[in-house]
Amino acid sequence: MLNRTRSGATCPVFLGLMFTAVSATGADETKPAPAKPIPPRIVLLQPLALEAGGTGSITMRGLNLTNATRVEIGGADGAVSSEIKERGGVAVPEGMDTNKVGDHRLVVSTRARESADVSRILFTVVTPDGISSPHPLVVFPKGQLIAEIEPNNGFRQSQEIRSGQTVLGTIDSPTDVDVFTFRAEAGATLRAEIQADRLGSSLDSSLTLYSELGQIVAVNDDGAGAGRDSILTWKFKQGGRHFLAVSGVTEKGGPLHTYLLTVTIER
Ligand SMILES: [Ca+2]
Ligand SMILES: [Ca+2]
Repeated sequence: MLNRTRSGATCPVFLGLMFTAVSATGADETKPAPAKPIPPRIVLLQPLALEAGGTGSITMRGLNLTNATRVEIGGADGAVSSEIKERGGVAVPEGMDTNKVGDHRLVVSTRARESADVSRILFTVVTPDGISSPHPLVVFPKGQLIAEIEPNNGFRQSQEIRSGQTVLGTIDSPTDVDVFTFRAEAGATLRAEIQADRLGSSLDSSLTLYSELGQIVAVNDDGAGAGRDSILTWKFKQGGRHFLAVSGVTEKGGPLHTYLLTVTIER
């Protein structure tokens, strides 16, 4: 009796454990757990900026963007609108990390009213799998944003820039250097700032200020609180023509190495 009771109580538990183990293994083999939805991510907007009063085609690069249902804009108070026009995969340039440059693109037509009183707006992509983190697009008042004009690779080919302007440029090859020129009076203060890394560009910038004779006056690689972006400030001891060169510190370049350079010269 004692034996039968012991075996009668133990066997069903043991068999039950066996059965559980077998069916758990079987479930793993035949029914893999459903993939966890991966929300979209924006890594870069091309171009990095838009002028108020204009409509621009903006290409978003990122991950998991192609099933986007809509694009939302924050910080614009209705003054900026955007509509999805195209979507698809996009090539990852050789040697670059997909997580940093994205393999999906979304082209959005974006319109900023001329009265838009914003310096930056935040794009968010919504898909059935989630919502992206907000990604900034810089907005300038009309007339402040200028395009880089190549060739501008040396002092002789330098591009004129005025105080208050921002250049939208690209270090498009490992050897590309973009040179800008301006006149400054003695005693004036220059502030030159790059926005690139902070906006998702692959560029690690450097800024170099040269005198009219081509001598180096000041250099900045990484500005305080600006990540890998450069901020150069300089009080001119001598007036006259100067040159400001943008380059990459890692000797890499390409279409994803875009930047904004803002220059102010004040007395
Ligand atoms: Ca260039
Ligand atoms: Ca840098």
